[in-house]
Amino acid sequence: MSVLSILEFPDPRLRTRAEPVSVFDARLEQLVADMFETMYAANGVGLAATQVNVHQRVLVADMSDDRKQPLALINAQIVEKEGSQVYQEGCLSFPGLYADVTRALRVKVKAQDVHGKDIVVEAEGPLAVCIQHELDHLEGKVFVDYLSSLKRTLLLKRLDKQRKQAASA
Ligand code: GNR
Ligand code: NI
Repeated sequence: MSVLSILEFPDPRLRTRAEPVSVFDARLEQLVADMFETMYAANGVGLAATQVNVHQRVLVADMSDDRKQPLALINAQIVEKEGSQVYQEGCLSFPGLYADVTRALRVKVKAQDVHGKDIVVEAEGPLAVCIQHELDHLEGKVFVDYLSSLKRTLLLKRLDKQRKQAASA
């Protein structure tokens, strides 16, 4: 297993749309294992393959407190969504940046597991946020896309400033 490096904004590769997975082999299992290791090492609750520069529809998540409830979804698609919630999001591709985003409260997702078996996941609250956030990555979309341009500009300037300060420290 290995920890992969995570693409950071404004890397244009974060805008790539992922392709469906059609082959469920040892290579896919290795990718999923590496994505879990990368996510846990970065203290993230989710990770999309896009963020590790693999443009296939693969996401992992673990919202549990004990970090022992790994969820890997291949070719996931939202088939039902309901309600709305505002949640303060962060993203491993935008270290240090947090912003409120409005998303569906509940989602029903059809996907495959790492072996290609069809699965249905119903999620609510934070896990529903995480799944929607990861599915966006697979479409080349990131959470700051939901902010007003004024707010986005302000937050991205702040992020830039933090990076410059970190680089000169
Ligand atoms: O680790 C993460 N935390 C998080 C917090 C609120 C909403 C979404 C997330 S996902 C993020 C990891 C990440 O960047 N996944 O793409
Ligand atoms: Ni993210």
